[in-house]
Amino acid sequence: MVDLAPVSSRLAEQRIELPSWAFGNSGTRFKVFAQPGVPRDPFEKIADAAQVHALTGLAPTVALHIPWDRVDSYEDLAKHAEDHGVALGTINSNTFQDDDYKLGSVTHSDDRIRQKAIDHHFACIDVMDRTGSRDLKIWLADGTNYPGQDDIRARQDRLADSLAKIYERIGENQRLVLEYKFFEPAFYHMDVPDWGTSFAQVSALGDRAVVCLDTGHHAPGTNIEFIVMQLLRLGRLGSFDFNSRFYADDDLIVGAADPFQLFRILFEVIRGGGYGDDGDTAFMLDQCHNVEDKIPGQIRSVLNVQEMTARALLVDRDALAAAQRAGDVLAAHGILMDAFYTDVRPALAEWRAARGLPADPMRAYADSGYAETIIEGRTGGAQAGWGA
Ligand code: PSV
Ligand code: MN
Repeated sequence: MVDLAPVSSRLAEQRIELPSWAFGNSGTRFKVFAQPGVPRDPFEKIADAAQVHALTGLAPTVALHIPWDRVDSYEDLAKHAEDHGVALGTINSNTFQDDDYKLGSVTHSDDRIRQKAIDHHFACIDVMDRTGSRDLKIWLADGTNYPGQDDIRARQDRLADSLAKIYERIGENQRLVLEYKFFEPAFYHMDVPDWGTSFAQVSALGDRAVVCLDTGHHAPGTNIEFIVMQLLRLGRLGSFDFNSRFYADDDLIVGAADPFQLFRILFEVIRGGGYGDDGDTAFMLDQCHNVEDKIPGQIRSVLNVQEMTARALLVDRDALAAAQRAGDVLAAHGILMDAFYTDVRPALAEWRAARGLPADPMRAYADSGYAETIIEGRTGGAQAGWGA
């Protein structure tokens, strides 16, 4: 069994934020399959997320999506989270489910609609002030479907103007995080399609504006770890939305499609100073569980990130640097692959047990009776889902 002692304290620095929407019903545009026991409100979503943290020690915060997680009192929700051993994290804005936004939100040519979208972000910042959240994450569905549909340059200027107004409201200890996505729902162009556009837009705002890299939001074959390296080098890698992409933006369990890609990404995060206590890069999941159970789906996800983090921490960086300096291509590659092929699972089970956590969190959840309790108890009311 591999010895994790040299990286043990680094592993303890890992924090992965869970998305509240992973616990609600979800699906595709073809069908949303309801699951028994699914939360009916944000309070129940937090309770479910807290299970993941209790069994893994990896997921101390939960991201909210507004308006999906709108409640009367965010102070009460924050207190509820605290009572369950977790805290509220990133606030995600949502300007993609209102008829007004058909042709755009913060990029819209109509001043009224643009102001409405800006006001929504102001409301999100108000929520952050009440929950103590640091990050406002903005993902925009804005774009066009047809060449000539709109002036793509003017949209970029309106985007800059709207973001500047939102940024002005961001508090001293808060950050604006701009996510990019190369297609969908707009197909001719997206207003924030790539890291370069996000970087250009946030750089114009100030130091507290950074980029969110959603691993699912790239074309097939994209070298995502290169983007990770570059954004860290530029000091703008604010956060990750982790998930797996088989074909398009599937939002499936992180590490499921391509564990080696996850390893390569995490290696660059560690190499670039973005990991753990040294770094300012937030790790989040942006996933839904459409056909599998949601809580174990999230447990599996954070364990996948932990396993690849352990492997990336095990890379012998001194030996790697020496091989690189010597121009020994195959030795350098071999050093990286040795770490990737190391099975860290038994050692991580021991690492967890030594910290009072279950050695096997998946089994512990199955044995806990929590699933049966929520299936029995959560009857009546409407289950939470994607609806605004
Ligand atoms: C968009 O595809 C996205 O990745 C954004 O992060 C949203 O906030 C999230 O999905 C949920 O719709
Ligand atoms: Mn995302």
